[in-house]
Amino acid sequence: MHISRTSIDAHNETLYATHKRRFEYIASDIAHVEDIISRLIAFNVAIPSWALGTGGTRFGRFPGPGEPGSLEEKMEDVGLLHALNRSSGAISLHIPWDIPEDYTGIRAKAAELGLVFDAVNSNTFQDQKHQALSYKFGSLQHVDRAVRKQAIEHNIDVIRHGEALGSKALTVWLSDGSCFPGQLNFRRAFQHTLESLEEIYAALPGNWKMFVEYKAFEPNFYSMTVGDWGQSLLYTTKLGPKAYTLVDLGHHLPNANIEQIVALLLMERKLAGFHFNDSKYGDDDLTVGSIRPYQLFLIFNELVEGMDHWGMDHASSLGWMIDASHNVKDPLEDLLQSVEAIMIAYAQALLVDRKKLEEAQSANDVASAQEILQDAFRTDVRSIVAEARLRIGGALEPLHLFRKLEVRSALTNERGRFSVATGL
Ligand SMILES: [Mn+2]
Repeated sequence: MHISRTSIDAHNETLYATHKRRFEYIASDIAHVEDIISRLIAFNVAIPSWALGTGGTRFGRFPGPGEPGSLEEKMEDVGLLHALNRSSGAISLHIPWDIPEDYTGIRAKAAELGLVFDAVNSNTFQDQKHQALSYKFGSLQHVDRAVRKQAIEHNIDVIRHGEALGSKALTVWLSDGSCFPGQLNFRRAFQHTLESLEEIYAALPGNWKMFVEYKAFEPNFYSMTVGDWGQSLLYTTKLGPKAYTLVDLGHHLPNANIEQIVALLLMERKLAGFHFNDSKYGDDDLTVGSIRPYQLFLIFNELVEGMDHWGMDHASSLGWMIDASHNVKDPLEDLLQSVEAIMIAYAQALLVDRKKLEEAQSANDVASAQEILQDAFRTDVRSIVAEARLRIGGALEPLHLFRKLEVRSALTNERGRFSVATGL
């Protein structure tokens, strides 16, 4: 399946008059609209290879038709998203679900689709076939040095795969922890984990980063050994300048002030980047912006403020990735919606009048500060995001075009009804 330039142009042509009217109306009110557009054009969100198939829950999985059955097909799916929105030009691989065999072929395919390889992800949260030792009681934290060593070697192996593909970061998410009081000695678990991470860190190529992702609970329900941003920051500070703390929006306790966490991690120059998703209860992995769009905006508001404070490039200084899992929607439709929600929140954050906000903050003018933020959030920026997409060859309405071109049926015809994506 390939989406041609002609079909995108034809789609855009039918919608252009309406788009132009909407865009000009909003643009006439925003003095720096061109700056916003160029920033949106530069901004890309990586797609994780595991989000291209249905994820399932512990109660069951309902695979959809035409799921990508190989790494090459997963790349093709991301290529389709990128062709439609021009903002999904990176893929994040998960080892061992996506072990590349033909590096040259894979790299050539990525180049053909306009994709780069984002952070590579290791997996010591489940046992693989033919694995000598089990991770049932943890991996990098394990009481047995032999298990820790096996997990360290796996992570180093993941770095080698990533290096061969041009990745520049390793993301480590550990399910390590305990389910019952007394099960773990917290200090020893931390120290083992730190020592293990140090060995992996030592194997990082010079220009690589290590992202240490935290999660409050699940699959362990009493303690997690990298349970929150404070614990992650302890590890990454002790590890050194190439280690950063990764924020996954779904990995907090309910009602955590994620925007404040982001601001402080940026203050310390220790923010790695993001795993975007949305949730109502826990790590729900729902579509970005579907439940709490205002929170997403407030996070982007802090990101823009903090990155500008340090003079960081918005598009390239941090890692931007979606981390979600779809059970009822077509994964590709869901990802189009997620990327759109991210671009909208980013555009709204770029609208915030920072000078006025600072004045309001300095004067303790609480009502004005709130007005300034909500004024940006309540602005309908969808046509600005669409304009940015249009200028780089994307579709004005990616989801509509996806349906009109019957992409899923085409993929089903190519791959079959019962092709199941590797992964969870
Ligand atoms: Mn994540």
